[in-house]
Order: sequence, then C-alpha cells, then structure tokens
Amino acid sequence: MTEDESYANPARQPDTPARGWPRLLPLLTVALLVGVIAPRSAPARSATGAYALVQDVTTATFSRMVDLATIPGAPDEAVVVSQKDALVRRVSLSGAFAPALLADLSDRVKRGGSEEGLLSIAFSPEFTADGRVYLYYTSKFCAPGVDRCSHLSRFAVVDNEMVEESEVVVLEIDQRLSSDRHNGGRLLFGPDGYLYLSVGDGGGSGDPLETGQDNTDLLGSLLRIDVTGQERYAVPPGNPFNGKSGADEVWAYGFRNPWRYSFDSLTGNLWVGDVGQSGSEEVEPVIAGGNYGWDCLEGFSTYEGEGCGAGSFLSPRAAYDHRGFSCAVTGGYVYRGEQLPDLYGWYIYADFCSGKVWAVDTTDNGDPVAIIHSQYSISSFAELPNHELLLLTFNSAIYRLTCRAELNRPQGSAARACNGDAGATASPTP
Ligand SMILES: [Ca+2]
Ligand SMILES: [Ca+2]
Repeated sequence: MTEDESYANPARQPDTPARGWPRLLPLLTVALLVGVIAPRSAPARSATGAYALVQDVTTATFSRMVDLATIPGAPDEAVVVSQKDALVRRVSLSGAFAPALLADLSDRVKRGGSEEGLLSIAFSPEFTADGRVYLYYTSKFCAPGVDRCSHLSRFAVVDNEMVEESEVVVLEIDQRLSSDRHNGGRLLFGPDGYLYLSVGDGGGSGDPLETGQDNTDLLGSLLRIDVTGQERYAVPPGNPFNGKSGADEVWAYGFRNPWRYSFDSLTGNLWVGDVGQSGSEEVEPVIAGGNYGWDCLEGFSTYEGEGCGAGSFLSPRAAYDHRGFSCAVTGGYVYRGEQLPDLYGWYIYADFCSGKVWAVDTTDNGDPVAIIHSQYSISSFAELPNHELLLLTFNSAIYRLTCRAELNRPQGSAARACNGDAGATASPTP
C-alpha cells in the first residue's frame, strides 16, 4: 500500500489505488448523479423519502471548509473554519450580513500535507461569560524534541475579535510519525461540559507504531478533558483510565482516524465515524473505555491479528466498503430536527469521495439506508440550534439536509414536513 496518493480530505489517508480520483470525481459523479435515491428495500419505519441537499448559509463560499460552530448567545451567527487558509470567519446563518474575518492563524498552522491545517473549533459553554474559544490544528511550532504535533489551543474573544496573541496551548499531541496523516480531529463540548477531541493514529499504513491499541498514548483515541475555569486542563473524574493503566485523558480508543463525531442532542450519546484503511468505513456509538478495534480489526474484519489476543473489541454499528468511489467516512449526527420525521433518531453520515449520504436507525439493528447520492465532497456536518443538519463540503458551499418536496414548495407557502412515503423511487443501494 502506498502512502503518496494525495487526497483532498483531511480525514483521509488513502491506501487503495485511487490516484487522481479527486480530479475525476466531478465528471464521474455527474454521470452517476441521480439526484436522490431511495433503497430497494427498507425497514417499515425507514428513511425512504426523497431527500435532497439545498445550499444554506449561502454567504459561506470558502475553500476547504471543515467545521462550523454556532456561537453561544448569538442565535443567527456561526463561525466557519477553512482548513488550508487557516482562517476563521463569522457568518450569518440567515445571510443577514457579509462574512467577517474572526482570526487568521496562517502564521502558526502547518498546512503542507493534505490532512494538515486548521481542523476544528469549539466555543466554551460559558462563552458569554469567559469569552473562550478552542481550536485544533497541526502546528508549525512543537515542543523541543517533537518533530510533528497538533495543538489544542485556547484563545480569547474580545469585542467580537479573536485575539491571536492570546493563544494558550492547552494540549500538544505528539504526532510521532513522519506521516502527516491521521491527525483527527474534532473539538466538541459534550453535554457534560467537558471538552472532547478525536485524534487519529498518526498515520502510516497499518498503524506501524501500534498506537490504536495503546491506551497509554493519546493517538488513536477520543479524549475528554475539563478546561472550564482551568489555565490548561484537568482530568475529569470518571475518565475510564484515570488512576489505572492507560492515559488519564483517554475516553475511548482503538480508532484509526475518528475525523468527525458528535453528541446526540436528545440522549447525549456520542457517535463517531472512523475512517478506514483498506476498505471498511465505520460508524458507531462510543462508550467510556471502549476499544474500537483498530488495528486488530478494521470494521467487522480482522486487520492485523498479531498480538491482538482475545481483546474485547466493540463492533461498528454499520460499515461500508470502497465500492462506488467511496473512500472516507464523514461522521454526522443523530437527527433530532422536525422537518424530516422519518429520520428522527437516525444517525446520518456521508462519504467524502462518493458524496453518498446514509442513515442508520440508532434504535434497532436494521441495515443502513442510502438516502442521497450527491456530487459533493462532504467534509463535515454541523447541527443548527433547531437540530436541522448542515453538510460542509470542499465545493465552496454548505448544504442543508432536506426533502425534495420542500425544494419544490411554492414560494410563500407553508413549510411541509418530509413525507417519507411520497416521491420515493426504487433504486439499488450500492
Ligand atoms: Ca500495525
Ligand atoms: Ca473499529
């Protein structure tokens, strides 16, 4: 397996012979695009409606957008992070004002590799009082003796300006390998008020340093730390390896590149999409202390049997392979909005290369359902305050998940909830 193919997706370290796909992808997907597809057969209470993506946050037309966070206390506003520019911009969710630059971190963000750059942002839950915002990025400046690192840093926002000089590096992740891949990662505050960060295995095919199964380091893990009121951070009580073997910060491990994860806004459950190696992209709910298998397992299959013993591995809720131009999962959200009632309680996720979007019911063991085949390079998801879902893309646009009926709604008429039984067309689920 080669290491030199260059993908656009910061989550993706490609391993299959796929050089040139990003350039070919638009042509291929135009040919394949059927707009909206529905499964041949689906569970009775399923997502068989005719779903679609409609452009939203229409002033956000930046290159390589990888994260969007709503601003506590500012209901119409959000910030959007662009990976390679290392810029943070304020945007209006309704389009009421033009985008404004909030921060330029290009002086410190390392951006050479396709998976490097400014990767995520999260506002303190106490933002209206403490003015703190957290960013995660690959850094040009590492601690002495560290060759390659990523930083979780805190900044102060004063009078709507993010003060770049106020940076405090809360946590430096030693990425160890010479590979620039598999840096993770997303920052999100959980419903428990603690800050979570997803970190990849540091790159290299087959996790050569065996970081995935090593819970004493921070790579290949989901981390949980307490930053509120702290100069840097404290380890929350209840972290599964606090006071025993394993790093105190680790919440769960055995991941390859858990690029995007989220919390179910109803239940608080954490769901992750873990980017695969040879062809198994997986999504799963995450529990404290869980071992999600990499690199003993990839998806449901054995990957590297040596030294794995009878480990206690947790299986994905769903996995898919690389057929149909799929290459890297982008974890989404459990849908809790009102517009798409058939999807309520389903976890929505996508593939960066194929542009497909799937839904899987979180309340049963039914098969995932392909709900959209788009032509977009879907890099991330965001949840609006009303729980509708946004999809960020590398196509310089943000889209909202909606139903085709809503797209065809006459101007001025009342919004309609998506009717999953209307307009569905049978189509194979690749
Ligand atoms: Ca290995
Ligand atoms: Ca796994």
